[in-house]
Amino acid sequence: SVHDLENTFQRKIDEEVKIEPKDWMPEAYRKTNLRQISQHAHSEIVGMLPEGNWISRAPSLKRKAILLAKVQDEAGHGLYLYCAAETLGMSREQMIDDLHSGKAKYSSIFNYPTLTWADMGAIGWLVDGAAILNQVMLCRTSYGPYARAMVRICKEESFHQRQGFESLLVLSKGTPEQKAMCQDAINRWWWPSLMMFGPKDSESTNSDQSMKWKIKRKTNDELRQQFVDMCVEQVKLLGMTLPDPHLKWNEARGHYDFGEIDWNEFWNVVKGNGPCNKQRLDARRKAHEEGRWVREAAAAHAEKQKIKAAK
Ligand code: FAQ
Repeated sequence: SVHDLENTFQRKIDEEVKIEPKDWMPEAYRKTNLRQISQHAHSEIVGMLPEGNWISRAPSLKRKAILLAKVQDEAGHGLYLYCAAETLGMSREQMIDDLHSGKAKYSSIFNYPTLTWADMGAIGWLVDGAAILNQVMLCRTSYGPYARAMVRICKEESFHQRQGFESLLVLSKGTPEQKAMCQDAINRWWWPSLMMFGPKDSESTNSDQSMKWKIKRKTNDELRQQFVDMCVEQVKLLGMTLPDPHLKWNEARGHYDFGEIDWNEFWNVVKGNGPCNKQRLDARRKAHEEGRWVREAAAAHAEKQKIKAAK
Protein backbone atom coordinates (compact mmCIF):
# COMPACT_ATOMS: atom_id res chain seq x y z
CA SER A 1 0.00 0.00 0.00
CA VAL A 2 0.99 3.65 -0.37
CA HIS A 3 1.39 3.79 3.39
CA ASP A 4 4.02 1.02 3.32
CA LEU A 5 5.83 2.70 0.43
CA GLU A 6 5.91 5.97 2.34
CA ASN A 7 7.28 4.22 5.42
CA THR A 8 10.01 2.49 3.44
CA PHE A 9 10.95 5.79 1.81
CA GLN A 10 11.09 7.60 5.14
CA ARG A 11 13.13 4.81 6.73
CA LYS A 12 15.70 5.11 3.96
CA ILE A 13 15.91 8.86 4.48
CA ASP A 14 16.29 8.39 8.25
CA GLU A 15 18.94 5.71 7.85
CA GLU A 16 20.94 7.67 5.28
CA VAL A 17 20.25 5.15 2.50
CA LYS A 18 20.26 6.90 -0.89
CA ILE A 19 17.05 7.06 -2.90
CA GLU A 20 17.63 5.59 -6.37
CA PRO A 21 15.78 6.26 -9.66
CA LYS A 22 13.68 3.07 -9.58
CA ASP A 23 12.73 3.37 -5.90
CA TRP A 24 9.28 4.61 -4.96
CA MET A 25 9.35 8.26 -3.92
CA PRO A 26 6.70 10.85 -3.09
CA GLU A 27 5.72 12.88 -6.14
CA ALA A 28 6.78 16.12 -4.44
CA TYR A 29 10.23 14.65 -3.69
CA ARG A 30 10.65 13.76 -7.36
CA LYS A 31 9.48 17.19 -8.45
CA THR A 32 11.67 19.24 -6.16
CA ASN A 33 14.76 17.20 -7.05
CA LEU A 34 13.97 17.60 -10.72
CA ARG A 35 13.53 21.35 -10.18
CA GLN A 36 16.79 21.78 -8.29
CA ILE A 37 18.96 19.47 -10.40
CA SER A 38 17.72 20.88 -13.72
CA GLN A 39 18.22 24.46 -12.49
CA HIS A 40 21.69 23.46 -11.39
CA ALA A 41 22.37 21.99 -14.86
CA HIS A 42 21.09 25.15 -16.58
CA SER A 43 23.35 27.23 -14.32
CA GLU A 44 26.42 25.31 -15.44
CA ILE A 45 25.49 25.77 -19.11
CA VAL A 46 24.56 29.46 -18.88
CA GLY A 47 27.55 29.86 -16.55
CA MET A 48 29.90 29.22 -19.47
CA LEU A 49 28.87 32.49 -21.12
CA PRO A 50 30.36 35.14 -18.80
CA GLU A 51 33.77 33.46 -18.89
CA GLY A 52 33.50 32.44 -22.54
CA ASN A 53 33.51 36.18 -23.17
CA TRP A 54 37.20 36.32 -22.18
CA ILE A 55 38.68 33.21 -23.81
CA SER A 56 39.78 35.15 -26.91
CA ARG A 57 41.24 37.95 -24.78
CA ALA A 58 43.08 36.07 -22.04
CA PRO A 59 46.42 37.81 -21.36
CA SER A 60 48.67 34.80 -22.03
CA LEU A 61 48.65 31.34 -23.60
CA LYS A 62 48.77 29.80 -20.13
CA ARG A 63 45.74 31.78 -18.92
CA LYS A 64 43.87 30.97 -22.10
CA ALA A 65 44.50 27.23 -21.72
CA ILE A 66 43.34 27.33 -18.10
CA LEU A 67 40.19 29.29 -18.93
CA LEU A 68 39.33 27.00 -21.85
CA ALA A 69 39.69 23.95 -19.60
CA LYS A 70 37.51 25.52 -16.92
CA VAL A 71 34.71 26.43 -19.31
CA GLN A 72 34.82 22.92 -20.79
CA ASP A 73 34.54 21.49 -17.28
CA GLU A 74 31.37 23.55 -16.82
CA ALA A 75 29.87 22.07 -19.99
CA GLY A 76 30.69 18.62 -18.62
CA HIS A 77 29.05 19.43 -15.27
CA GLY A 78 25.94 20.61 -17.07
CA LEU A 79 25.64 17.44 -19.15
CA TYR A 80 26.32 15.27 -16.14
CA LEU A 81 23.58 17.05 -14.18
CA TYR A 82 21.09 16.78 -17.06
CA CYS A 83 21.67 13.00 -16.95
CA ALA A 84 20.95 12.97 -13.21
CA ALA A 85 17.78 15.02 -13.78
CA GLU A 86 16.63 12.74 -16.61
CA THR A 87 16.50 9.81 -14.15
CA LEU A 88 13.52 11.60 -12.58
CA GLY A 89 11.47 11.27 -15.73
CA MET A 90 11.78 14.46 -17.76
CA SER A 91 13.46 14.49 -21.17
CA ARG A 92 16.46 16.69 -21.78
CA GLU A 93 14.63 18.35 -24.69
CA GLN A 94 11.85 19.41 -22.33
CA MET A 95 14.31 20.78 -19.78
CA ILE A 96 16.14 22.77 -22.43
CA ASP A 97 12.86 24.08 -23.84
CA ASP A 98 11.93 25.23 -20.34
CA LEU A 99 15.22 27.10 -20.05
CA HIS A 100 14.81 28.78 -23.44
CA SER A 101 11.21 29.79 -22.83
CA GLY A 102 12.18 31.42 -19.54
CA LYS A 103 10.10 28.94 -17.52
CA ALA A 104 13.07 27.31 -15.77
CA LYS A 105 15.38 29.23 -13.49
CA TYR A 106 19.17 29.28 -13.39
CA SER A 107 21.50 30.96 -10.93
CA SER A 108 21.15 34.74 -10.68
CA ILE A 109 24.94 35.16 -10.67
CA PHE A 110 25.32 34.51 -14.38
CA ASN A 111 23.26 37.56 -15.30
CA TYR A 112 26.07 39.97 -14.47
CA PRO A 113 28.56 41.20 -17.09
CA THR A 114 32.28 40.34 -17.12
CA LEU A 115 33.87 43.75 -17.68
CA THR A 116 37.60 43.15 -17.16
CA TRP A 117 40.11 40.31 -17.07
CA ALA A 118 40.07 40.48 -13.25
CA ASP A 119 36.47 39.27 -13.39
CA MET A 120 37.81 35.83 -14.39
CA GLY A 121 39.74 35.69 -11.13
CA ALA A 122 36.83 37.03 -9.09
CA ILE A 123 34.46 34.46 -10.60
CA GLY A 124 36.88 31.66 -9.82
CA TRP A 125 37.47 32.80 -6.27
CA LEU A 126 34.00 34.00 -5.27
CA VAL A 127 31.50 32.29 -7.60
CA ASP A 128 33.20 28.92 -7.61
CA GLY A 129 33.94 29.38 -3.91
CA ALA A 130 30.23 29.83 -3.20
CA ALA A 131 29.34 26.97 -5.54
CA ILE A 132 31.71 24.59 -3.74
CA LEU A 133 30.33 25.26 -0.26
CA ASN A 134 26.86 24.53 -1.59
CA GLN A 135 28.01 21.45 -3.51
CA VAL A 136 30.08 19.95 -0.71
CA MET A 137 26.90 19.67 1.34
CA LEU A 138 25.08 18.31 -1.73
CA CYS A 139 27.56 15.40 -1.88
CA ARG A 140 25.45 14.05 1.00
CA THR A 141 22.09 14.81 -0.60
CA SER A 142 19.56 11.97 -0.37
CA TYR A 143 19.02 11.38 -4.10
CA GLY A 144 21.76 8.96 -5.26
CA PRO A 145 22.47 10.20 -8.82
CA TYR A 146 22.67 13.82 -7.65
CA ALA A 147 24.98 12.99 -4.72
CA ARG A 148 27.35 11.01 -6.94
CA ALA A 149 27.42 13.76 -9.57
CA MET A 150 28.35 16.27 -6.87
CA VAL A 151 31.33 14.25 -5.64
CA ARG A 152 32.89 14.35 -9.08
CA ILE A 153 31.96 17.94 -9.81
CA CYS A 154 33.39 19.18 -6.50
CA LYS A 155 36.84 17.89 -7.39
CA GLU A 156 36.95 20.02 -10.52
CA GLU A 157 35.31 22.95 -8.78
CA SER A 158 38.09 23.10 -6.18
CA PHE A 159 40.62 23.44 -8.97
CA HIS A 160 38.49 26.24 -10.48
CA GLN A 161 38.45 28.11 -7.22
CA ARG A 162 42.20 27.83 -6.70
CA GLN A 163 42.94 29.07 -10.21
CA GLY A 164 40.71 32.09 -9.62
CA PHE A 165 42.38 32.98 -6.36
CA GLU A 166 45.85 32.52 -7.85
CA SER A 167 44.93 34.74 -10.78
CA LEU A 168 43.78 37.50 -8.40
CA LEU A 169 46.91 37.03 -6.29
CA VAL A 170 49.06 37.80 -9.33
CA LEU A 171 47.03 40.94 -10.09
CA SER A 172 47.15 41.99 -6.44
CA LYS A 173 50.97 42.08 -6.64
CA GLY A 174 51.02 43.89 -9.97
CA THR A 175 50.98 47.49 -11.14
CA PRO A 176 48.67 50.06 -9.51
CA GLU A 177 46.29 49.58 -12.46
CA GLN A 178 46.22 45.83 -11.95
CA LYS A 179 45.60 46.25 -8.23
CA ALA A 180 42.74 48.64 -8.94
CA MET A 181 41.26 46.23 -11.48
CA CYS A 182 41.45 43.43 -8.90
CA GLN A 183 39.68 45.49 -6.23
CA ASP A 184 37.03 46.66 -8.69
CA ALA A 185 36.20 43.08 -9.71
CA ILE A 186 35.91 42.03 -6.06
CA ASN A 187 33.63 45.00 -5.39
CA ARG A 188 31.30 44.09 -8.25
CA TRP A 189 31.14 40.32 -7.63
CA TRP A 190 30.89 40.28 -3.83
CA TRP A 191 27.19 41.02 -3.34
CA PRO A 192 25.95 38.95 -6.30
CA SER A 193 28.00 36.02 -4.91
CA LEU A 194 26.20 36.29 -1.57
CA MET A 195 22.91 36.13 -3.47
CA MET A 196 23.84 32.75 -4.96
CA PHE A 197 22.82 31.08 -1.69
CA GLY A 198 19.22 32.11 -2.25
CA PRO A 199 16.73 34.09 -0.16
CA LYS A 200 16.95 34.31 3.62
CA ASP A 201 15.77 31.17 5.40
CA SER A 202 12.62 33.01 6.49
CA GLU A 203 11.78 33.67 2.80
CA SER A 204 12.96 30.34 1.41
CA THR A 205 9.86 28.46 0.25
CA ASN A 206 11.56 25.12 -0.42
CA SER A 207 14.04 24.87 2.45
CA ASP A 208 11.90 23.30 5.19
CA GLN A 209 10.76 20.36 3.12
CA SER A 210 14.16 19.95 1.40
CA MET A 211 15.91 19.82 4.79
CA LYS A 212 13.43 17.20 6.04
CA TRP A 213 14.06 15.08 2.97
CA LYS A 214 17.82 15.66 3.32
CA ILE A 215 17.98 17.08 -0.18
CA LYS A 216 19.59 20.13 1.44
CA ARG A 217 21.86 19.54 4.43
CA LYS A 218 22.46 23.18 5.32
CA THR A 219 20.16 26.16 4.96
CA ASN A 220 20.75 29.15 2.68
CA ASP A 221 21.76 31.40 5.61
CA GLU A 222 24.08 28.79 7.14
CA LEU A 223 25.99 28.39 3.90
CA ARG A 224 26.08 32.15 3.27
CA GLN A 225 27.56 32.73 6.73
CA GLN A 226 30.16 30.04 6.17
CA PHE A 227 31.08 31.75 2.89
CA VAL A 228 31.42 35.20 4.49
CA ASP A 229 33.62 33.82 7.29
CA MET A 230 35.85 32.11 4.75
CA CYS A 231 36.21 35.09 2.39
CA VAL A 232 37.01 37.60 5.12
CA GLU A 233 40.16 35.61 5.87
CA GLN A 234 41.09 34.94 2.24
CA VAL A 235 40.76 38.57 1.12
CA LYS A 236 43.49 39.50 3.62
CA LEU A 237 45.95 37.33 1.67
CA LEU A 238 45.14 39.41 -1.40
CA GLY A 239 45.65 42.67 0.47
CA MET A 240 42.22 43.72 -0.82
CA THR A 241 38.93 44.54 0.93
CA LEU A 242 35.33 43.38 0.72
CA PRO A 243 32.83 46.15 -0.12
CA ASP A 244 30.80 45.96 3.09
CA PRO A 245 31.26 48.51 5.90
CA HIS A 246 29.20 46.34 8.25
CA LEU A 247 31.57 43.37 8.20
CA LYS A 248 32.59 42.84 11.79
CA TRP A 249 33.65 39.90 13.94
CA ASN A 250 30.91 38.99 16.40
CA GLU A 251 32.52 37.28 19.39
CA ALA A 252 29.22 36.03 20.81
CA ARG A 253 28.12 34.39 17.57
CA GLY A 254 31.59 33.23 16.59
CA HIS A 255 30.91 34.58 13.09
CA TYR A 256 31.31 37.75 11.07
CA ASP A 257 28.28 40.04 10.95
CA PHE A 258 27.64 41.48 7.51
CA GLY A 259 25.45 44.06 5.81
CA GLU A 260 22.01 43.56 4.32
CA ILE A 261 21.76 42.13 0.82
CA ASP A 262 19.79 44.20 -1.70
CA TRP A 263 16.87 41.76 -2.01
CA ASN A 264 15.12 43.93 -4.56
CA GLU A 265 18.07 43.48 -6.83
CA PHE A 266 18.09 39.72 -6.16
CA TRP A 267 14.42 39.17 -7.03
CA ASN A 268 14.68 41.47 -10.00
CA VAL A 269 17.48 39.33 -11.45
CA VAL A 270 15.66 36.07 -10.59
CA LYS A 271 12.56 37.35 -12.40
CA GLY A 272 14.55 37.92 -15.59
CA ASN A 273 15.36 41.63 -15.35
CA GLY A 274 19.03 41.59 -14.43
CA PRO A 275 21.73 43.31 -16.49
CA CYS A 276 22.37 40.31 -18.81
CA ASN A 277 19.33 38.00 -18.54
CA LYS A 278 18.14 38.69 -22.06
CA GLN A 279 21.62 38.46 -23.56
CA ARG A 280 22.25 35.10 -21.85
CA LEU A 281 19.02 33.48 -23.01
CA ASP A 282 19.44 34.86 -26.54
CA ALA A 283 22.94 33.34 -26.67
CA ARG A 284 21.64 29.95 -25.52
CA ARG A 285 18.72 29.95 -27.99
CA LYS A 286 21.05 30.89 -30.85
CA ALA A 287 23.53 28.14 -29.94
CA HIS A 288 20.69 25.62 -29.76
CA GLU A 289 19.34 26.67 -33.16
CA GLU A 290 22.78 26.57 -34.76
CA GLY A 291 23.44 23.11 -33.34
CA ARG A 292 20.18 21.67 -34.68
CA TRP A 293 21.80 20.08 -37.77
CA VAL A 294 24.38 18.35 -35.57
CA ARG A 295 21.69 16.82 -33.36
CA GLU A 296 19.69 15.74 -36.41
CA ALA A 297 22.75 14.21 -38.07
CA ALA A 298 23.70 12.36 -34.88
CA ALA A 299 20.15 11.01 -34.53
CA ALA A 300 20.08 9.91 -38.20
CA HIS A 301 23.43 8.19 -37.76
CA ALA A 302 22.27 6.39 -34.63
CA GLU A 303 19.13 5.25 -36.46
CA LYS A 304 21.20 3.84 -39.37
CA GLN A 305 23.49 1.99 -36.94
CA LYS A 306 20.47 0.48 -35.24
CA ILE A 307 19.06 -0.78 -38.55
CA LYS A 308 22.47 -2.20 -39.53
CA ALA A 309 22.82 -3.99 -36.20
CA ALA A 310 19.34 -5.52 -36.56
CA LYS A 311 20.12 -7.02 -40.00
N1 FAQ B 1 19.26 32.40 -8.53
O1 FAQ B 1 13.23 28.15 -1.59
P1 FAQ B 1 14.55 28.57 -2.09
C1 FAQ B 1 27.49 26.79 -10.70
C2 FAQ B 1 14.97 30.57 -6.39
S1 FAQ B 1 26.94 27.29 -9.16
C3 FAQ B 1 18.08 32.13 -9.11
O2 FAQ B 1 15.59 28.87 -1.10
P2 FAQ B 1 15.97 26.19 -2.95
C4 FAQ B 1 28.97 26.47 -10.86
C5 FAQ B 1 14.69 29.11 -6.13
O3 FAQ B 1 14.96 28.33 -7.27
C6 FAQ B 1 25.27 27.87 -9.34
N2 FAQ B 1 17.03 31.62 -8.43
O4 FAQ B 1 15.07 27.48 -3.17
C7 FAQ B 1 29.63 27.42 -11.79
C8 FAQ B 1 13.23 29.15 -5.74
O5 FAQ B 1 12.42 29.23 -6.90
P3 FAQ B 1 11.57 27.94 -7.46
C9 FAQ B 1 24.26 26.77 -9.43
C10 FAQ B 1 17.21 31.37 -7.11
O6 FAQ B 1 16.00 25.46 -4.23
C11 FAQ B 1 30.52 28.34 -11.31
C12 FAQ B 1 13.10 30.48 -5.03
O7 FAQ B 1 14.20 31.27 -5.45
N3 FAQ B 1 24.20 25.99 -8.23
O8 FAQ B 1 26.72 26.74 -11.57
C13 FAQ B 1 18.42 31.61 -6.46
O9 FAQ B 1 15.57 25.44 -1.74
C14 FAQ B 1 31.17 29.23 -12.15
C15 FAQ B 1 13.08 30.32 -3.52
O10 FAQ B 1 14.36 29.85 -3.04
C16 FAQ B 1 23.07 25.36 -7.85
O11 FAQ B 1 22.06 25.43 -8.51
C17 FAQ B 1 19.47 32.15 -7.22
N4 FAQ B 1 20.67 32.45 -6.67
O12 FAQ B 1 17.43 26.80 -2.64
C18 FAQ B 1 29.40 27.38 -13.17
C19 FAQ B 1 23.16 24.55 -6.59
N5 FAQ B 1 18.28 31.26 -5.16
O13 FAQ B 1 12.60 26.94 -7.94
C20 FAQ B 1 30.03 28.29 -14.01
C21 FAQ B 1 21.97 23.68 -6.35
C22 FAQ B 1 17.03 30.82 -5.01
O14 FAQ B 1 10.79 27.40 -6.31
C23 FAQ B 1 30.92 29.22 -13.50
N6 FAQ B 1 20.82 24.42 -5.89
N7 FAQ B 1 16.37 30.90 -6.18
O15 FAQ B 1 10.76 28.50 -8.58
C24 FAQ B 1 20.57 24.70 -4.58
O16 FAQ B 1 21.33 24.34 -3.70
C25 FAQ B 1 19.31 25.43 -4.24
O17 FAQ B 1 18.43 25.32 -5.36
C26 FAQ B 1 19.50 26.93 -3.86
C27 FAQ B 1 18.12 27.55 -3.60
C28 FAQ B 1 20.33 27.03 -2.60
C29 FAQ B 1 20.17 27.70 -5.00
